[in-house]
Amino acid sequence: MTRSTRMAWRDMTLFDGLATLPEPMAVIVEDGRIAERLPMSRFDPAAFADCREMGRGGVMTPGLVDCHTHLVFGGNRADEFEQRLEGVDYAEIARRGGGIISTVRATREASEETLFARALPRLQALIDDGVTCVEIKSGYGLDLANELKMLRVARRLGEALPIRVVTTLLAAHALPPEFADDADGYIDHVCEAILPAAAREGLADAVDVFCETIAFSPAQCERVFRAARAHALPIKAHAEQLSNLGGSALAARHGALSADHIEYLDTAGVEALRAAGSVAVLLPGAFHTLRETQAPPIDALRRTGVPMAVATDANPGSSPLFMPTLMLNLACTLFRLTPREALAGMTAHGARALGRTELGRLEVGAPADLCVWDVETPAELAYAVQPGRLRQRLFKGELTHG
Ligand code: DI6
Ligand code: FE
Repeated sequence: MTRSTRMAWRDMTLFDGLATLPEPMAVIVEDGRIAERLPMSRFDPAAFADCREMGRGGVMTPGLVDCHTHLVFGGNRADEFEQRLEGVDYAEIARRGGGIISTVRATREASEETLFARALPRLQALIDDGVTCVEIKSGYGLDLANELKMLRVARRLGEALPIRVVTTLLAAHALPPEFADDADGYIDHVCEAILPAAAREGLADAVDVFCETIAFSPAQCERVFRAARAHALPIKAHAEQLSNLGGSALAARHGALSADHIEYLDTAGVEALRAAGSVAVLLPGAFHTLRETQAPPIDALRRTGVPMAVATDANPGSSPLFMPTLMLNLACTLFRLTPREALAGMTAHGARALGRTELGRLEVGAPADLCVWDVETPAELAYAVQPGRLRQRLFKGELTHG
């Protein structure tokens, strides 16, 4: 049996997913995994003479993890962007039958092929900005056939491009027109038909809900959580985005992987996340796009020790932003995260929000999903918004960039 060639990087500034190591490091990759990482002061070139030289200097990070996206959708919502600039707010547009429901119409009309073709360049943009693991939600189908169609597209994207795709069923995203005035009836349909089918076909890795006055009540979300657990699927929630209904605490009580958005999260919610070990997912792109003024309770989350992830929320309405490294910047400028916290949010903590704790860390034995950047310090990735800094990207030990 031939041994696969070892790859070696020298003199790297290594951000391992949680912190930057104090000394320049050598990193060895073999058989798709991190085989060794050692300080240059202990690096003996003779011991690694057989390695393929991959480069010297620069910053190495885990591949970025974008743990919250809605990348598969039909149409676009540039018209609503203009309406909002004229003063109509996001919730009002939703009440008038626009918002999420307008994307539902376009997504239902689109064929699986069209949805796939439209999502491909969006996903490629994430890959080109360093993402190696992405979560993709359904939620613009809102009926059995169209929710499954979206999830199949998400799965196919992960087969077509060098990236790990984690899928999430978000059938409880908005009330579809067929169930007007019967939200409970729709939740029955989600729990009895859509969720079981997605589980049976292996199309969903998790289940999400939108707990909000313009979407579903805590009681309705709780029914979805119970159904998810009955099918052994982990849960998460869009919660406290526009108001405080206690959705995060509810999700936490059901063992949620994460509560996402959380601008209106209160102290009890923070404590509930801590007690459950749930991740707080910060989505500065939606905050920015909706010109929200209330920031998530960062100090309380930090003080309490709740892990904070950062994601794009890439979607056609509230966050048409397909650039993960921009989110590092926005998380710092808008939410006052430190660059280290932002980067951990898109690596180790992002992975944890997906229940994939083997990812987002550059530890010995971890999968070799990693990026090498043409910068001198990890903080520069958050400080400047500048495409083109990705020097190399390794996915499952294979070089895809550089
Ligand atoms: N909150 C969001 O920001 C996304 N979904 C949600 O519940 C946006 C969905 C959209 O506006 O299309
Ligand atoms: Fe979202």
